[in-house]
Amino acid sequence: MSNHNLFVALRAAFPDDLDAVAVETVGVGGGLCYTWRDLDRASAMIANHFDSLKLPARSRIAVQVEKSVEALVLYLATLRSGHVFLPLNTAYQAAEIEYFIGNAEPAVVVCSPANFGWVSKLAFNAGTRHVYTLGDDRTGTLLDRASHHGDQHTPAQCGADDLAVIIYTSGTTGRSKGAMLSHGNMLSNARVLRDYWGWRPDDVLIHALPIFHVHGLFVAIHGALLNGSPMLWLNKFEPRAVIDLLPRATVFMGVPTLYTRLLADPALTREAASHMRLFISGSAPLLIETFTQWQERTGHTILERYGMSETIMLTSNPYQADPRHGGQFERRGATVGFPLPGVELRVVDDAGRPVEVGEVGGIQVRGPNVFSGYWRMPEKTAEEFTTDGFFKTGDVGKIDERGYVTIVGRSKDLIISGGYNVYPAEIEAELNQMHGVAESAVVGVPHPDFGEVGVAVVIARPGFEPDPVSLINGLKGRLANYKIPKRCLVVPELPRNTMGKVQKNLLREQHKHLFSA
Ligand code: MLC
Ligand code: AMP
Repeated sequence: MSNHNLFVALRAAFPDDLDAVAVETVGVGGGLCYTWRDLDRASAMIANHFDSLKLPARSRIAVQVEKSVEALVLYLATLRSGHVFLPLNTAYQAAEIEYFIGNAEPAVVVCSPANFGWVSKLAFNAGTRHVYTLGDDRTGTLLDRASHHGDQHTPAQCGADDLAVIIYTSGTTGRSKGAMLSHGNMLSNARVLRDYWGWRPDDVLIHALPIFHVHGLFVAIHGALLNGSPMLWLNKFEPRAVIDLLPRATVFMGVPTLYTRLLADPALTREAASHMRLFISGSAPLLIETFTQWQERTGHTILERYGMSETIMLTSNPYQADPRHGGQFERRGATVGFPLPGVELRVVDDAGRPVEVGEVGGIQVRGPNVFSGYWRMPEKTAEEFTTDGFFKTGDVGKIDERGYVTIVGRSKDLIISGGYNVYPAEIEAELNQMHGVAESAVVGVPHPDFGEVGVAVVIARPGFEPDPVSLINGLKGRLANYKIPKRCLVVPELPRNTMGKVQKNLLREQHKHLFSA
C-alpha cells in the first residue's frame, strides 16, 4: 500500500548528497548551516518523541513559536508522525490563543519559552496534556525531550485524504474557522507549482516570510523541499539582507509590502538582481506601480499568483509558455494569471450562474488542492460549497478573453494588511464592548507600506466622549498587533442606507486619503 504522507514525498526529493546544505540562516542570530541529513535526523527525533507519547492518530499539534529552522523541523516531524499541524501567528494574544486551543483541542502545544506561563495555563485548562517550549535559539523543552530519541523513523502511513494541517482563518461573522487540508491537497498543489514555476534542483530560495501561514509554510517551503533546493533563511524580513542575498539566490517570494520595502532601498539594482530567476508575489493585490517599478529597476517581471488558506494556490501568471492558453507566457501586471493545471475556476453572478467573458462576479473553485471543510463546522462548510462541489472564495473577479483572471474586490468584509487578513467584524465586536462606545465600523483604506490598513470609525454613547487613543490602546493586548486599526475617529454618525445598514463603501471613500504620502 503506498504511503501518501506528504513527508514521504518531500523526503524522497532530498538530494543524494545528504551532507549538502539545505538551509543556511542569515541575519540576526544567523550563520548556521543545516544539511539535508540534519533535517531528516532532527525531524525523526521529534517524531519519535511524539510516537512515544502514544497520542491518538491525527492528534492536533498547535504551534505558536518564533520563526526558526527548528520550527520547520517541527512541522516536518508532525507530518512524519501522521499528526495534524496547527500553526498560529506569533502576534496572537491570549484571548485569541484560548479560542484556538479550545476549538482544536490539541494533544500537544508548543510555544515560545517566554510565553510558557500563560500558554500552558490555557492549554492545561483546555485538557491538553503536553506543552513544550521552542525558542528561536535552539532552546526549549521540545528539543531536550527529542534529544533522548533515535534519529531513524518510519513515516506514519497516511491516505491522500487524511488530515495534515488545520489553518485558522477568521470569519466575516462569528469566530475563526479551521480550514482542514489533507496530505493530498498539499502534495498535489506543490507538484503543480514545481512544474508551473519551472523549479530546478539548482534553485536557491530566499525565505523571508513567516512560517505560520500558507505563503511561507507551503508555497515557499514545499517548493524548495520538493526540489531538493536549498534555502537562505531569514527569521525576519530585512530589505537590505535580502538584497545582499540576491547574487546567491534564484527565487524570491513575498507579499507586496516586501516588494515596496525592497524598492525603497537604493541598493536594489539591475546588477544586484541579475542572478535571480524568479520573483513571485501574492497574498494581497500587487499594485501595478510596484509591478512596473520592479521591471524598470531590476529588469525582472514579478510573477503574481493568487491563493488562500482553504485552497493553497489557485492561479498563477505563466512562468513560461502555457500550452493550455495558446503558448502565452506574458506575466501581466494587475492580473493573477491563469487557473493552475487541475484547478477549475469559474466566475458567477449572484444566482450562481456563470457570467460572460470579461464580466465581474464571484469566484468559485474546485480541484485536488481545495480543502475538505472547516474543523467541526459542518454548517459553515455546507454554506461555502455549491451543490456541485465548488468552493465560494468570497473574492470578486473576472476572466478576460485571453484567460487571465483579475481580482477586482471581495464580497467578504475583509482587509488585507501587509499580507495578513483582518476581519472588521472581530475588531468591531471588541470596540463595541468598550466604555462609551455605541457602535463602530472598521474599514480598509489604502496605505503606502501595508497596501491597506484598518481605520475605526466610532460613535459615542450619549453623554460620553471616548478618547480615540485610549480605544486603540484598549485593543492592544486583546488582538494581534496587525489587526489594530492604524487610526480611530470618533464621529457623530455613520452613513447608512435605507435599511439602516452602515455604508462601508462611503466610509472607505471618505477616508481613502488618510495615509496618502
Ligand atoms: C506589522 N504590523 C502590521 C503588519 N505587520 N500592521 C498591519 N499589517 C501588517 N501586516 C504592525 C506592527 O505590529 C507594528 O505595530 C507596526 O505595524 C510596524 O511594524 P513593522 O516593524 O514595520 O512590521 P514588520 O515586523 O516589519 O512586519 C511587516 C511585514 C509582516 C510586512 C514583514 O507583516 C509580514 O511578514 N507580512 C507577511 C504576511 C504573510 O506572510 N502573509 C501570507 C498569508 S497566506 P506597533 O503598534 O507594534 O508598532 C495567504 C494566502 C496566499 O494570504 O495567497 O498567500
Ligand atoms: P488567507 O485567508 O490569508 O489565505 O487569504 C486569502 C485571500 O488573500 C484571498 O481570498 C484573496 O482575497 C487574497 N489574495 C491572495 N492572493 C492575492 C492576489 N495575488 N491578489 C489579490 N488578492 C489576493
